[in-house]
Amino acid sequence: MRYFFSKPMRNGNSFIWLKWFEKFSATNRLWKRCLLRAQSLVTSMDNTLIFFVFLGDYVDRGSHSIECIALMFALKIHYPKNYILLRGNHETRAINFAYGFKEELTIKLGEADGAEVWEKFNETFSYMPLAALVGGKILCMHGGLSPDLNSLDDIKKIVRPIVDVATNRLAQDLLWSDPTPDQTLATLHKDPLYNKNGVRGLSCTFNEAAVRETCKKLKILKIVRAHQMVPDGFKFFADRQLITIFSAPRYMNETDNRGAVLTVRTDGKVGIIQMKNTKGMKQNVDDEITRGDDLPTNQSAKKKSESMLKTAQSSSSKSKTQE
Ligand SMILES: [Mn+2]
Repeated sequence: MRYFFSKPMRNGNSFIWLKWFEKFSATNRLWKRCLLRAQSLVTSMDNTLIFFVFLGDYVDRGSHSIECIALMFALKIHYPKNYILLRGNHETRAINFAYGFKEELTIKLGEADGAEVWEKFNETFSYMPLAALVGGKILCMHGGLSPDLNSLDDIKKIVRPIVDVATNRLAQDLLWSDPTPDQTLATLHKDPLYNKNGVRGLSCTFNEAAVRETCKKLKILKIVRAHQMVPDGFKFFADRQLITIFSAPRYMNETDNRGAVLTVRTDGKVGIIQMKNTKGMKQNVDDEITRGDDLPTNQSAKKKSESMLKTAQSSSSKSKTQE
């Protein structure tokens, strides 16, 4: 595993978290398996290169944020062209401070190192791309559309790093917005509508007409986004012009959702790989879930991070006894 870290970094810096990569690769068998598996994933059977676009939110959900984001960054460093990591709304300071990433780092790495590593991760997050264009026709982002999105150049013009995404409305919407919920008048309205996103408390919602208009203006065929848990792992909107993809089955170990991955072939055909939940039913999942608690001031945020803290503490004491 040292092979991954003995290579010189592309920009010549040796980042502080690389030592934690080493630590986790040495102690976490699952992580090691993931990395080894990744090696066989970047080239298919017929030697075609495979590209992976991840849609963001790598931290804060569950008690293994550091393992997850360290694996993502290791893949990015090792296969920079094959792995595209978009920024999610949890790759922002205020959110990953309130939702557990900071606490997890403090528990696992200690107060001083934890704080330093958290700063470095957030510095890196500020440079992450906000959108990706696949095959020139499929636009991917974490959240969704924006009234400020009128051309692909609008996205290209966003200057990074962005420490506070609230300073740029387009950047904030790309990370935060949601399609209007089904069955609402706004969804079916024939004109593009961008309403206040009351559930999130910031950014906007957009209707089907907004999706159609944006696709037309940007000369693209589809929009792929994440940000909301959907029971089947994927959900279409606006006559399949927008797809929500959620790839984590059994979200937070609380819901019985499936996960899904969208595949795009070189001929432009798209498909869906669905991941089943193998542990059986826990509770029914009715429709998409927008977590209203994605704001640091919210009470449920505190509850969530307290329960996360307990899980992280128990798993860290478990791993200590294993060592
Ligand atoms: Mn999100």
